[in-house]
Amino acid sequence: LAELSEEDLRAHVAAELARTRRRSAELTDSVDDEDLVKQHSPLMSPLVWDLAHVGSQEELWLVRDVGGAEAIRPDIDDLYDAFQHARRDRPQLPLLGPAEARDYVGTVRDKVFDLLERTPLEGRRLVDQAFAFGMIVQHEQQHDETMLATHQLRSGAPALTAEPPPSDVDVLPPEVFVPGGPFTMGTSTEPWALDNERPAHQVHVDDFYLDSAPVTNGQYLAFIDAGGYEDPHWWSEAGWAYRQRAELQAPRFWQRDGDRWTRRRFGHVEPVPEAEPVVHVSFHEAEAYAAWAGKRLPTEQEWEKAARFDPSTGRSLRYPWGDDDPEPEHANLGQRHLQPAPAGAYAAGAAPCGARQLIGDVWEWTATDFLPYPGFAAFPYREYSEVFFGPEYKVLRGGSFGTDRAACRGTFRNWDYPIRRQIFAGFRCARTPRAGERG
Ligand code: AVJ
Ligand code: FE
Repeated sequence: LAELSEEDLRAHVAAELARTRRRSAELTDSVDDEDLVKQHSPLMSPLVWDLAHVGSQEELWLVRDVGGAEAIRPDIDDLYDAFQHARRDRPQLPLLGPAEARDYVGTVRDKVFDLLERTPLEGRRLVDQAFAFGMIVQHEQQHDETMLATHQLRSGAPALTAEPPPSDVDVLPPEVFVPGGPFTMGTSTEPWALDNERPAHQVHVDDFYLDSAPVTNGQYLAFIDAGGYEDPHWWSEAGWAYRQRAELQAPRFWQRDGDRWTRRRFGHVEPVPEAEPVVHVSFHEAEAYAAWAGKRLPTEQEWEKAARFDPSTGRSLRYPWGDDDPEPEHANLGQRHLQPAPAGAYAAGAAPCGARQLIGDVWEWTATDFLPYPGFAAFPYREYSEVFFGPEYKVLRGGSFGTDRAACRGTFRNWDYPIRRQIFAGFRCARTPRAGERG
């Protein structure tokens, strides 16, 4: 990006905006109006709220703040302010209907394309000047993933279709070893990195082992079969209280069918695929599984070191495979497939340490609370990340099959409550070497 001319950068941003809007359209045009305004789960907004919210943020951040233009719909600011209304209350609001919401986001987008034409992108700070547009692309893609999670929660006939993910896998050693030492975490140079990924800073990480691939349904079934959900020994106090309260017995969307398990996936019911990474588990379930397996969840620092550190140069890469933007052979991203690929896929996306599928397939729970890096500065708004910092949120890394490449990189940090299961989250385990095991 840094090498692009002003015209090429403008064309790149325009193409990303258009590509992203096609995804939002697919997610909202694939169901009827009744489905769009309905609440599919108290955990989620109606799809029509996400659509208009995307337009509202774009109006606030680009049309008004960057463009200095007059408000288009000042009357609806409050309706689409995520801090004003909890998701469960949004269906009761006087929201724009489907046709109005589509008109509104189209009107905003026309003004944004005009603004992009008029905004000077010049000199060495060209990417900085385009940042607000890149942030809006990421914001819309994040809501597209949220809408995809709403699709997974909806009942009725399937609305979305996609090819199955690649099934060619390699048999890997179960774990990789990552030698201790310093590495550079976070970034000060990644053009579209959000405030919470900044700045780059040195971190020391001790020796550790990391699972080569995310924990699979087959592995997770062994935990269930061993009575993992019945034994408080494996669970934290908060985790066990949640397991009891929510009567957890298996990942969300799994159902017992005689002596086997099935799962519901975007309207299809199918046997649980054992080779596929487990998805729709909470942090608490991930932590309990890890304890049962004699391991633990990786810290966020360990995860990023495994994903980015290249021992041959001592540098941190943008992605596990290097500095090139994600291509389909690297990772399962972007809703090209509606499920994770089997563990051991994506040889071309392997990290220098040998771990696979760190990017794409499933978000990975880490052991770490969502906190600012040393030197953090909120940008452009405190509301993007700063107001969420603290022990109530856990960090997730790596992105899922539903995450777009524009909203995912080696430094990207996601966060959620440790009880959340509707997001496309799985995990892998880590462990500290036993005395004398290696060094
Ligand atoms: C980064 C995924 C936690 O969806 O709540 C969307 C992103 N921020 N609108 C979320 C976000 C404002 C955020 N996550
Ligand atoms: Fe938002």
